[in-house]
Amino acid sequence: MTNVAKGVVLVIGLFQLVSSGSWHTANDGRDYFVETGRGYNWFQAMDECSRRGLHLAVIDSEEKNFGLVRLLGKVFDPVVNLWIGHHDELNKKKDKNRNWYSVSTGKIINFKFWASGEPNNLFGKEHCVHIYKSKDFKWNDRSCDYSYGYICERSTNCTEIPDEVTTVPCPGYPLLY
Ligand SMILES: [Ca+2]
Repeated sequence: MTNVAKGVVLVIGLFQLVSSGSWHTANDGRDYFVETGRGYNWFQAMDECSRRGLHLAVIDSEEKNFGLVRLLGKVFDPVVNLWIGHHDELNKKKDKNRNWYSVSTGKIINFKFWASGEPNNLFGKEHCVHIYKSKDFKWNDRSCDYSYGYICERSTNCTEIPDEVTTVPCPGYPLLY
């Protein structure tokens, strides 16, 4: 490898190390923080969102999905898979109709946008969901330890106007004491 080639590899490597995602707004007005670096298993992705006061994006409606898919189609050319905030509570059954839960609310997500043949729960080990860039941004269940990018969003499980000590304020809202 030439010195120039080594330099290019080094720069690419450094870029991946410092890559820290960016905010994007979908046509429906929803904001998403998207990290396209492929260095995160599902739990790490969840923590990266939490550290920013966010959570992995939960796609629970046709309208929300439409906006996000259009956004991803416009913004991202490279093939990259992105974790979202859906999981099956480690259900080992190879049941395509098993329940999927929101990392934000813990509730069942009724909206579905699975790629063909999914969710197949291969080897009973696919408990986390990612968006498949190469399959029109449809979903696949995958083992949670794969390294992908991720999509975060702001929590909606909060209130804009805290009125008691136990209320969880929305990120960015000044804490009241
Ligand atoms: Ca699968």
